Amino acid sequence: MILPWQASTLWVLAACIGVQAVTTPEGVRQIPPYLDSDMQSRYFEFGEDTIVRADQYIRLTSDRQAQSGWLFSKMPITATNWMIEVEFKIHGQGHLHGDGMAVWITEERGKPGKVFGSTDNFNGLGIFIDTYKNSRPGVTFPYVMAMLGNSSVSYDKDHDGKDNELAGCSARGLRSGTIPTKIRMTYYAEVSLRVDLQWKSADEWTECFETEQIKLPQTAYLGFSAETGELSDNHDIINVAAHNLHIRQNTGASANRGGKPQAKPYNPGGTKAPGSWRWFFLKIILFGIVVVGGYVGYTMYRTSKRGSRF
Ligand SMILES: [Ca+2]
Repeated sequence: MILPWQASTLWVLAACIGVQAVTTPEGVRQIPPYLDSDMQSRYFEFGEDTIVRADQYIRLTSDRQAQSGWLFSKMPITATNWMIEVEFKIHGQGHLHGDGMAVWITEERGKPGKVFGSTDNFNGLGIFIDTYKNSRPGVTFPYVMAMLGNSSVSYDKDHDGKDNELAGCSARGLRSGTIPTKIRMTYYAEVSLRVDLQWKSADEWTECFETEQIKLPQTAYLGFSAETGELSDNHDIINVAAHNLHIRQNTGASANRGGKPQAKPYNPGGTKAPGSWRWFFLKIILFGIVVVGGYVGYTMYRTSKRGSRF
């Protein structure tokens, strides 16, 4: 059981999920595939039917009926804004295939279930790469869609998630592509989520969707899962690369909500905020001078009046 993370991938992934990869010996990081001494991954856990083939792939399901597998990060994503790029491969024998796989950013981790091999009623984001049309007339498959779960909504499997859909797109030819197929998710906390796909040709990204005002759980794990039923496919994860993103500076103040402390609100006007604080304190001092001056004046007035009486 060996994980195939490449050295660079490991480093950026670790940077994203908060692992102290910098303490990993340089020599180890430079040897792809990365091997733990105990033949496990420091960063991920996997379960059910998932198998790991040294230096080639993590196979969530094999091309057999009734398979189900998952792979989840051990630690939550610590980045506020991030980009995660995943290379995957869905392929198998025969003419009919299913059911598909999912990418997860959820509070739950490693819980098998009926939503592409992972738990239903999840809290967070699920992006489904659905390769088998159960019932969605007029929609071309494979179909990629996002669902935002709040722990109480169930995935509408019979209709391929139609009632749960946040956004989605058709991706004919995504399955069994001739070039490395990839999905890229770009998230700015509470601002936007964008999903791009690559399957038509190398380095040609196709936007699947971009949606606004997305808020994901504060503690969320990165995961993958897949399942087969009567129909089957191999669902393989080939590579994962994750990056911290700095806050966008050109999209106005609204684009900065949820930013880290150093990601100050966009302020093209410069130093208005400190200036207004100085003026505030100056007003307090002036007020104090007026009050003290008034009291002293009043006391002197009373003293002089008393003195004139005697
Ligand atoms: Ca389906």
